[in-house]
Parts: sequence; structure tokens; C-alpha cells
Amino acid sequence: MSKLSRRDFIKISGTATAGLAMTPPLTSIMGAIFGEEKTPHLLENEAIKTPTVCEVCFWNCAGWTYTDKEGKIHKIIGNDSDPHSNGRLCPRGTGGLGMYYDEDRLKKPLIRVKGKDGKQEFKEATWEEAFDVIIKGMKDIEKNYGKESMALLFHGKTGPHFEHLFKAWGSDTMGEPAGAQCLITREAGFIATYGAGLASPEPTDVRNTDCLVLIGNHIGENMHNGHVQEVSQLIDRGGTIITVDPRFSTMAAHSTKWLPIKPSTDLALLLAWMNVIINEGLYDKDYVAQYTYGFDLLKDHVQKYTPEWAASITTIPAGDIYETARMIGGASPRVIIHPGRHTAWYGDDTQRTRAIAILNAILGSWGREGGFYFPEKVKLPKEAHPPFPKPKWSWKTISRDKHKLAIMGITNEIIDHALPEYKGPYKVKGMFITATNPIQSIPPEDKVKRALQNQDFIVVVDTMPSEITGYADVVLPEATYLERLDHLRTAHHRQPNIALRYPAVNPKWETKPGWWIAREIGIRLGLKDFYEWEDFEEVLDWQLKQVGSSMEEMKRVGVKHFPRKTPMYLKDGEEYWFNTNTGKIELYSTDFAEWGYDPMPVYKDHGEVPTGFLRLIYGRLPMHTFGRTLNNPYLWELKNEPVLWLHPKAAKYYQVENGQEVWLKNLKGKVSSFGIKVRVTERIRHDSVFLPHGFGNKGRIFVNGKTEEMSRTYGRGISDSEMVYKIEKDPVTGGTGLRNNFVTILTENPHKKEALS
Ligand SMILES: Nc1nc2c(c(=O)[nH]1)N[C@H]1C(S)=C(S)[C@@H](COP(=O)(O)OP(=O)(O)OC[C@H]3O[C@@H](n4cnc5c(=O)[nH]c(N)nc54)[C@H](O)[C@@H]3O)O[C@H]1N2
Ligand SMILES: Nc1nc2c(c(=O)[nH]1)N[C@H]1C(S)=C(S)[C@@H](COP(=O)(O)OP(=O)(O)OC[C@H]3O[C@@H](n4cnc5c(=O)[nH]c(N)nc54)[C@H](O)[C@@H]3O)O[C@H]1N2
Ligand code: SF4
Ligand SMILES: [Mo]
Repeated sequence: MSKLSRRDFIKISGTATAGLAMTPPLTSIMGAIFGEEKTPHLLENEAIKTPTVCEVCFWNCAGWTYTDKEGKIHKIIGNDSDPHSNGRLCPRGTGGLGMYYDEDRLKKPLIRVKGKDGKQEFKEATWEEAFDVIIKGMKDIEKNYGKESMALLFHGKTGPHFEHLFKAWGSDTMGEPAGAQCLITREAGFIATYGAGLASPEPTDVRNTDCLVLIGNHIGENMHNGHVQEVSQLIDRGGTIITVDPRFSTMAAHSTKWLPIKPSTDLALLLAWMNVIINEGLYDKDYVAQYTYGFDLLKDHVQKYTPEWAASITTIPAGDIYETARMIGGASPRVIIHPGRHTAWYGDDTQRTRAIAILNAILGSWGREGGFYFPEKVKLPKEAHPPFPKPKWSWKTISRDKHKLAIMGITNEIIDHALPEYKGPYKVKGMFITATNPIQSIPPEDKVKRALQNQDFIVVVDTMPSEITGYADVVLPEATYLERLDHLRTAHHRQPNIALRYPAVNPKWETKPGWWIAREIGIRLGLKDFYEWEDFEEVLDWQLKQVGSSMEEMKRVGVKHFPRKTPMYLKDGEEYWFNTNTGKIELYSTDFAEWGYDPMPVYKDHGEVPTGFLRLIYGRLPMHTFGRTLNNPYLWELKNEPVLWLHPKAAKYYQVENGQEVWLKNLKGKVSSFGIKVRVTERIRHDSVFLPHGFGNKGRIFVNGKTEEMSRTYGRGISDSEMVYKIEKDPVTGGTGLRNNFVTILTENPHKKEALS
């Protein structure tokens, strides 16, 4: 196993002066902002310290912003008592102030004055004018189709303000890409097994584990902070790490064993591991006997899934499968088969994540130290309001009849119901879109665009002139997370805790916080009873008092801890009731049997890569969060040249050299809008390409005749969503597998040819 120092592995800033804050690009850009060569030094006693919760990604670390008397934010650092960050933000979090300082931000409300599709023309408007158009638009949808036909697409901490507005108004047609395109299948796999999902942060007890198995989970590039820190400590401790990934990821480089699996075949490996672990008696026998249901059925079920069988499917030698199975079994119960997070891969993703859940169960790791702990969170009372009206139909109506464990709104179902060819009773004809860019986050791009074009009315709330703003009738500029108050963070953890995001500065230009926008619309829709407060701070203050705290205390501490009410781990031999039909961990799912899904995971073949093509796989870059950070001046400086990973064999086949610019063409003949440089590397399998997600931004709007765009990132790199032409629907949840898409390489600029002919 290769050793590394933690410093090399994670560049998480330790204090105000260490880490990213001192890297040359950031200091020089800060200099540009402050008109000095270097970041101005803010003396501790001159600084105003305000608690914040980071929104650069959804790990939501708590930190402190340092502001001077003129109201300039100088830095953000982690809050020492925050379990999400342990006092250290990741580079993206430290660079979060670029979200605030970005001059390309939306500054005023905009109203469309002409044109749909591509050449948008907007005029700047007052909030009052924008609200007038919104109220008319929403009322027209209500009159023509019913309130339910106005859908809400959202993401992040601003989302709940608009969920409240929509529910109060009478529409529960909503969804977020963090479900169907992200973790819904994983949640379902664990719910079917343990009667409980994982949520965020995942309750993996990496801190105490002996063996961590990562299946396509690229921690280190996926920079979920506290998690990265614990994995980093595991590396320092010399723990066992097994990484299963067709790509030699950052984690693969630091693993005891890297298994370069043929993409889409992970379930075969998981079943073969179960085969060895059961047949060699490496499972936790007492735990299985006491807590699980269906072990004998599982034992029979996995007999055909031998390592030799799996080797022919996964291309991992049988010897490696035996060896890793024994490593995993030997560590039981201090072992974690990591559930992953973005698990929308191949369409049978609930079954794959269920296999992960089952494997953990037979190893006895659920509820055990070094496995999965039982997390706890603070339950805050909800503000009082009249009951929400009952809509005639909702996200459940369009998702749950098809997918029994559609536990949250399925964005793709909403898109399907918004298409012109949809003729049924549950039409979506208006959209309210906040803090999400469906052009990139709900692929296929072509389909989402057709759905958008078919809408009568679209409102977009964003901070940037991102791609989705071009499809709006009204664009509302939201203040960034550093300028606003949101709900308290109450995520569950080892110790229950709450964290406060408080505005460090007033909103710039004419931007406004989400709570204010939602409330103003609510009042104008006649929903005063649902807004018995004027400032959202009143709601937080009331909630805090109910749990024995106050705004005053939270402004001072940022994060507050509460005592646990229940044990963090199972005690040996203790009775425990799991929230399943049998009260046990269901290795055999009685629900799945009743609903007609495989009660135990069955391997299904996902087909081969067509000749001349490569499988399109994608993932995260450590310095960016999807497309949302790309234009951030600090983070853009750190990483602004995306590259396409290509194996030397494939490079030879396509006659491509390292560093050469190429374009992609998918199996349906669609070519990428932009080019990308190639990185020829043996770190990727020969049958796949790897694309960092979030690039290829095509957002450009015209405001009063002037172009507005995300000037740094516009036209850079290729968007994976643009290349995705089909999704594989997971039957259990409706989750949308994105990785059965194939591309080929073009060495000449296809757009140049078009222009010449
Ligand atoms: N093809 C493809 N699709 C994917 C994924 C993938 O890897 N590939 N990943 C999936 C996953 S795991 C997830 S979680 C989702 C993420 O999906 P999204 O959250 O939609 O991600 P982004 O593309 O970053 O879009 C964020 C949008 O919010 C805006 N924004 C940023 N901050 C704020 C704010 O504070 N307020 C407001 N109002 N707007 C803000 C940004 O300008 C941008 O327009 O995408 C999913 N979809
Ligand atoms: N820096 C940064 N960190 C982030 C985010 C971000 O935008 N930026 N987003 C956050 C969010 S919302 C999420 S959901 C997570 C997502 O991050 P994760 O859940 O960790 O991972 P994925 O995006 O599913 O997986 C990417 C990895 O899967 C590998 N892979 C591709 N196909 C296969 C396959 O068939 N089998 C196997 N075994 N591996 C395969 C790819 O090579 C790549 O290494 O990251 C989070 N962390
Ligand atoms: S992991 Fe980084 S970007 Fe995500 S919330 Fe924490 S500091 Fe912010
Ligand atoms: Mo995600």
C-alpha cells in the first residue's frame, strides 16, 4: 500500500492563515478585489465574526465569516466544534467567498421581453414588476390547468422556503436532482434492508473502522469534508482500503487493493463476495442469527455466483475476488462496504445498493463500532400555520404507482409530464426552478430542453446567469449563502447538533434572500396565514427557544450540541426492532417480494460497449461542485482546464495525442458543443472515458441588448448531460441511471466544418 501524508491527500485549510487561503491565486485575486497586492490582514479584534453554514456543497459545513467594518468579507474558516468540518473547510468552502464577489452575478430581477429558445432578451425590472408577472403567471396556470400543473424544481437550503410556498398555495408537484439523479437508489436499498436510509452525512464510522470498501465512491475527489478527513486518518492508521473503480482514482492510489472493474458489473462482484464470505464462514454468525431475516435463502441464492463466474463478468481475476473477500470478512464487524452517494448508474441501482446493504448486514457492521453508527438529530418544532390544502395530484401520484420506493419527487417524471407528447391528466405546464440547473443536472439535456420549451411559464431563482436562466420568463436574483439566513442545519450525526447560517453582510445589488422572495410571493398569492412573521429570523428565534437556545447564543457559538438520547451502537446481544415487516434486517425483502421486485439482488447484464465507442463515465473534481462553482473567481483559478481521460490504447485507436483537443459524438450522432483536451493515461480502462461533471456551460442571456454570461466558464469543456441520450430507470425508485451512454472521439472541430460548408 502506498503511504502518503495527510497534507498531500487533502488540502483542507487548517486555520485562517493555512492551506488554500495562502495559495498564490487566491491571494492575488483577493488583492484584485481589495485593490492591494495581497489579502489585507484583518486583525482579530477588528473582525466581525458571523456564523455560517457553507452552501458550496451539501455537506453543509459550519464556519465563521470574517467581515470588516466596511462590510467586506475577508475570509471563511471552519467552526472548531462542527462535526461536519472539525474546524477545517475544504478548498471549495474556503473559496466560497468567490460566490459573493463574482461580478457576473445576477444583480436585478429580469423579465423576458421577447424570444424563446437560445436568443433570450430580458429587461431589468423592479421586484414589484417581477412579482406582478409571477402572480399572473401562476394564476394563469391555476386557471388553465390547476395549481398542481405548476412544478417546483429545487436544490439546497433555499429549497425549503419554496417548498413551504408551494404547499401553502396548493401544489406538491416537486422534485430535486439530489434524488433521482443522486442518492434515492442508495436510500431505497438500505430502507428495504434495514428499514432506515442513510441521509447526509452518511453514518459511516470510518473513524473507527479497520477496512473500508469504496465502490465507485471517489472520496478525495468527492470532497465531502468530514468524510475525507476520516478516510485520510484511516490511511495514516494503515487501515485496509479496497477501491473498486474502472478508473485509478485518487483513492485507488491510496488503497490496499484497487479492482479496476468493468463498468456496470459491480453487482456480480458483490454477489461473489457474499458467496465466499458465507461459504467460508467469514460472516458474523451471532449477529446474523439474532438480527437478520432470510439468511438461508440468501445462502442458497448466492451459490451460483462464484468468484469464477464473477471473474468472467467483471474482468477481475477470481484470485483477487477471493483475496478481497477474505480481507473484508477478516475485518468483520469493523468493516464498511461504503454505500456511495451518487448511485444513479445503470438502472438496477437499488438492487446494487441493496447488495451493499446485505453484505454489510452479514458482516455485522450495521450499528457497530467501525461500521455504521446510529446517528441522531435534533427535532426542531415547525412553525404553526393552517393545514396545507390537499392538491388533487402530486409528485407521489406521478411516481409512486410505478416505483414503490419513490421516496422523494422524481425529477424525470416531472420532466416527462412536461413534454408536449404527454397527453394524460397530470400535465406540468409551469415551472418554478430554484438553485438547480436542470440543463446539466436532469439529463438527457435534449429532453429537458423540450420540456422547458413546452411550458407556459417559468420562474428561475438563481445567483448566476446560469444556463437555466435563459429559459425563464422571470429571473429572480437570490443573495448568496453569505448574505442570507436559512433554516437551521439539523443534520444527524454522532452527536445531535444544530448550526446557524447568519448573513455576514447585506445582500449585494438588488439581490434578496430566498425566504424573503418566497414570502413576498406568498403574501401576493393571498397566503398571509402561512406567513405569520415578517423576518425569517423570528421563526429561527422561536424554534431555538423551544430547544433551550436562542439567536443570541447561536450567533455566539455557531454550532450547538445536544446530548444523545439513544445508544450510538448496538450492545452485544441486545434486542433491536428494525423498521421492516419482520422487525429484522431483511436479507430477503418481504416488501420487494410483495411488490414484484427481486427479493434478493439478481445479476443483470447491461450489455457491451458498441464497437468504435467508449463508455461515458464522469465524476467530481476536488476544486469544484458540479457547475455551480466554475465561475467562482478563486476556484476557477485553481482549476479551469477540464480534461478527458483516455487510455493509451484508445488514444492510439483514435489517433489522439496527450493534450490534443477533441470533441465527443454520442451513439445517436450528437456532437458536443465544445472541445476538451485529452489526458492520455493508463489510469482509466481502455473501454471508457472519464469526464469531470459540470463543464460545457452554454448559458448566455441578453439583458437590455447586452450579453450576460458566466464569463470565465462559458464554453469551456464538455457537459456530460449534453452527451447523455438515454437514462436507465430504476424500477424500485425511478432513479435515473446515467452511465449506459456511449461516445466516440472526433479529432476535428465538427462546428468548424459546419461553418465552412
Ligand atoms: N449528467 C449528470 N447529471 C447529474 C450529476 C452528474 O454527475 N452528471 N450529478 C447529480 C447529482 S449527484 C446532484 S446532487 C445534482 C446537482 O444538481 P444541481 O444542484 O442542479 O447542480 P448545479 O448544476 O451545480 O446547479 C446549481 C444551480 O444553482 C445555482 N445556485 C448556486 N447557489 C445558489 C443559491 O444560493 N441560490 C440560488 N437560488 N441558486 C444558486 C447555480 O448558479 C446553478 O444554476 O445533479 C445530478 N445530475
Ligand atoms: N469536489 C466535489 N465533491 C463532491 C461533489 C462535487 O460536486 N464536488 N458532489 C457531492 C455529491 S452531491 C455527490 S452525490 C458525491 C458523488 O460522488 P460519489 O458518490 O463518490 O461518486 P460517483 O459520482 O457516483 O462516482 C464517481 C466514480 O465512479 C467511478 N465509476 C464509474 N462507473 C463505475 C462503475 O460502473 N463501477 C464502479 N465501481 N465505479 C464506477 C468513476 O470512475 C468515479 O471515480 O460527491 C459529493 N462530493
Ligand atoms: S465540504 Fe467543502 S464545499 Fe462542502 S460544505 Fe464543507 S467546506 Fe463547503
Ligand atoms: Mo449528489
